[in-house]
Amino acid sequence: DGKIAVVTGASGGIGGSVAEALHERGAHVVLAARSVDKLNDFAEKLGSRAMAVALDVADEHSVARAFEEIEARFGRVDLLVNNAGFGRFELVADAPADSFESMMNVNYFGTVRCTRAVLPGMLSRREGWIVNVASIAGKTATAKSAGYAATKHAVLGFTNALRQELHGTGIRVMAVNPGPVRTAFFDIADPEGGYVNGVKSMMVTPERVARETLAGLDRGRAEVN
Ligand code: NJP
Repeated sequence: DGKIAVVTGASGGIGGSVAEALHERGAHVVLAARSVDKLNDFAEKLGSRAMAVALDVADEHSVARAFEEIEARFGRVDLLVNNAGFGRFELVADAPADSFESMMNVNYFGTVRCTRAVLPGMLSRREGWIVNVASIAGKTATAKSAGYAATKHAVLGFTNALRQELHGTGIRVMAVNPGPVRTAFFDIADPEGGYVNGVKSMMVTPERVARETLAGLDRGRAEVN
């Protein structure tokens, strides 16, 4: 209640559902992503205690600007959900030259940038929550997931090290590792639908991921799988 929560990649999918669930719990939610029009509509739909902020996690200037704006408006961030991300499922031999780097820049370096933007404030208040949406792809890997899985392995390595580093500081760090979730993620990851067809029966809704995420926070879990 009354906490300031920032959710990256909140313009849809898992981030949208997590933001909505936090808002229902009484948090002030900052909806951050690149699609500002979508975010404004979403903020309007949620009503009071919701604010849209333009953020491209791949761009360090955009990250600095966004967190300055949040700091000016609220003076602090209590909870950061590093959720912004995308994947492209492709064979290593076929992937375009910049594919590995662009996924790493958003999924991994985006998480690092946003975390570093909120850490000084959390450390000085000795309180905070950092939630990193990684993936089951951070724990295992399948063909065509080399680039994407590497980014999520990186996010999990970062998350696990950070948790140890922050032990005793009052800041909690949790990883969320979903399996396949019914979102727009697969429009980019798997435009032909070959992967999606194979996992349809395993897919869960983003609302379910949001519920499990909040339950994990309530229980002080290190990971939600
Ligand atoms: O995907 P989608 P999900 N800067 O496409 C934003 C992980 N995951 O909800 O910027 C800032 O509906 C984008 O907004 P916009 C996955 O790896 C998923 O499924 O406006 N934001 C949108 O709001 C990812 O880390 C599955 O285009 C950026 C959001 O990210 C997270 O869950 C399974 C951005 C993506 O929404 C959310 O994905 C799994 C940038 N540079 C893990 N680039 C799954 N769906 O099956 C993108 O294990 N966004």
